[in-house]
Amino acid sequence: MTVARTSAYRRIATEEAFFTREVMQAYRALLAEPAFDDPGFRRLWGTFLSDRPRTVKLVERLIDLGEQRIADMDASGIDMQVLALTSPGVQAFDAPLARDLAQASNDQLAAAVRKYPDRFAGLAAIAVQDPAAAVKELERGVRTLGLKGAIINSHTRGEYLDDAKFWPILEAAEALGAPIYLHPNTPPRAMIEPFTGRGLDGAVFGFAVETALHMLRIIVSGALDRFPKLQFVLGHLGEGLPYWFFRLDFMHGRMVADKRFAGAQPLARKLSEYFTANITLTTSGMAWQPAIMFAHSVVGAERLMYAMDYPYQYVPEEVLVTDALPLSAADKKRFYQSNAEKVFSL
Ligand code: 1DF
Ligand code: MN
Repeated sequence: MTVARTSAYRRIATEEAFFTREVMQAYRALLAEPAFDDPGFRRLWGTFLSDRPRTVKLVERLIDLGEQRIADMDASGIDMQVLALTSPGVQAFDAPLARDLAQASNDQLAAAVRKYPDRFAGLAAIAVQDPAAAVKELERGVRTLGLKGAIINSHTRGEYLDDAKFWPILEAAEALGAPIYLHPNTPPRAMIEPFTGRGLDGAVFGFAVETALHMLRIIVSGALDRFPKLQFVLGHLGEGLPYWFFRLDFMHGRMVADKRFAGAQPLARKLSEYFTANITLTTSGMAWQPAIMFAHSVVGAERLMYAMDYPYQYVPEEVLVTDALPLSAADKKRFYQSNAEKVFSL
């Protein structure tokens, strides 16, 4: 089945993955290193880089930044993909390799965007493990290559962006007006063990637990008071967090008032208010009307965008679900098009 594009709105899909041959080879090299001890990476990429027919096809789709991808977009009614280096991107590597691969993949991404400017936009990969280099590459990506923000695939070898050593990256993103897409990664070694016995570490659930925790760490740290214009994008309908707003506000307020933890100081806003000031949600992988309408009702029409999560969740008829959402014509256009244009300066 295929779905046509529509003149009512441009469907911009905002969490769409690719990788380069060089990154794929570097993943293979990591998997071959006996001392490499990230079980989440091994379980995810050990599977995707195996010779199972489904994953071979997936890898083909990840690498293609041309005809096959455009054909899939045409078949699924997608006008534009906002592309990002797939998780964990360069964050799995030692800093020197991460820096080199970030530059090379950003160059290739920018070339694809130049070739298909009305179909692709891109986010810059950055070597978070070297904050100074990450700042430089983000500046180059946005100013020179025309990329629209940064992809950060959640933790970097078990470290989180609320650590002040990473704040130069947040400062640079705010100064550039460039959003950070905080995309999932598998839980780090210190967190993963209870997930693995039942296969719950990946996209099924572990991704969301880990990424939601990361977003909360950033908020609770006060980083968004320090960088109040900084914008984050959070997929999978906010990784479950909107459902928790009431209790998060209640319990966070109480623990701060009671001065229970040195790491949880008073914030300028209620915790949930950062979701209308600094965060835009996407529907990646969550094409389900009740959950989308709930998120819409609590964050508002300006803070919710469409995403498919191609090629991981490539469902050609998926947009029929989002086309049928009980939203006004104006809100539907915000959802598919205008919010993405605004957040990513498209
Ligand atoms: C999967 C899902 C893999 C998502 C991803 O990147 C990813 C998956 C490695 O199905 O294992 O981006 N996702 O965002 O849901
Ligand atoms: Mn994704």
